[in-house]
This record gives sequence, C-alpha cells and structure tokens, in this order.
Amino acid sequence: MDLFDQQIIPVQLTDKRKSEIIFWPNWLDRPSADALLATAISQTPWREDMINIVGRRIPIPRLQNWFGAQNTSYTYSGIRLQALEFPDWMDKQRIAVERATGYRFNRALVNYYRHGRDSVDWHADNEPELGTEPLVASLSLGAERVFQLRHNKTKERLAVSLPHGSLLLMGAGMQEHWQHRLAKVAGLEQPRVNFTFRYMEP
Ligand SMILES: O=C(O)CCC(=O)C(=O)O
Ligand SMILES: [Mn+2]
Repeated sequence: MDLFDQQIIPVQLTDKRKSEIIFWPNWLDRPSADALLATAISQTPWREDMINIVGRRIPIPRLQNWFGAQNTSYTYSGIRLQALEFPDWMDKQRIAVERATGYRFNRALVNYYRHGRDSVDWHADNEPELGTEPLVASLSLGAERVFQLRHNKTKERLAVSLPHGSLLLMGAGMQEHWQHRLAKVAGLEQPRVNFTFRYMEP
C-alpha cells in the first residue's frame, strides 16, 4: 500500500466552509482485497433487518451488522444494532485505517449488497451518538461501487467510483451538509461489501 497514493476531493459545505473527501484508490492490493471480501462475506454474522415504510414492514435492501464495544448499540431508521466485538481480521483493517487517516475509529457498520438490487438510499450518518462532526471512513470491496453525494441546499451532486480495495474518508461537516447513497445497479450480480468505520464516545 502506498499512502501517498491518495486523492483529495474538495467539497463545499456552506458559503464559508469547505471540507474534503480523501480517497485512496489502491488502499489494498488485489490479493488482500480478494481475501478480505471472501472473509467478510463468509465470516460476518449478517443480519437482515426490517423497517416500517407507510405501515408495512419490509426488509432493508442489504445485509448488515454493527461492530464496536461490548454492551453498546447504534440505532438508525428505527433499527437497533447491538454491537458485536470486532473480529481480529476486521480489527486489523480498523487499525490500518486509523493509522492512515490519523483519526480514531472504534465502530463499524458493515454492509453487504448481494447484487445490484441491493442499495442504501439518501441519508447522512448524523445520529447524535456519532458526535457533532462525524468522520466516516469507508472501505470498499467487490464490484465497483458508485458512491453518490448530494448537497442538502444547493443539490450539487458528486459521484466517486469506489473500486475493490479502495478507501474513502468523508471529512468534517460532510454529514451535516451532504447526504450520500449507494444506488441499485441494473444487471449487476456481483456482490459489493463495505465497512464504514466511525467513532463514538466509549
Ligand atoms: O456502501 C456505502 O458506501 C454506503 C454505506 C453507508 O452509507 C452507511 O453504512 O451508512
Ligand atoms: Mn452512510
């Protein structure tokens, strides 16, 4: 891994404030990314959670789980995720991401998009327990993932193609001023997996 191989994408927050997305396209080499994808799919105890939409209970279009300190949990969209302890193979990634970014991460929401019909809709990772300026580092595995961003006020859009083994850091203010999503992809049968590392007060 070459830590200098990083791209910085400047983003406007408000008229006065700017932030950035930092992107490491070659974060993991191909064999490491392949091995991590296989481990993640087979070793993560995947949950299929349900949400209420206009009075109907439907499964979210992806599998997921939440890792962090024992006896803690994370709730979003009415789904309460009790934290599982980081397995060693995932903790190694968490530590490497901390070293490269210079930020602490002690939680991870892990997503498994089984095929192109899976997705996550527009949202921001702005739950109060993530603090006032959450930083989110996202490690991508599997089929290329088109990560889309949309500014809350100006509706400006950005899209970053996230290849197998890449890492993306959303900087301070991104969760307040922008939303993001991973759209469905027609005809895609290959899986996409991502680890979104976050920080919460222990
Ligand atoms: O898969 C992605 O890149 C998006 C995941 C995401 O936004 C989340 O877990 O909050
Ligand atoms: Mn998110």
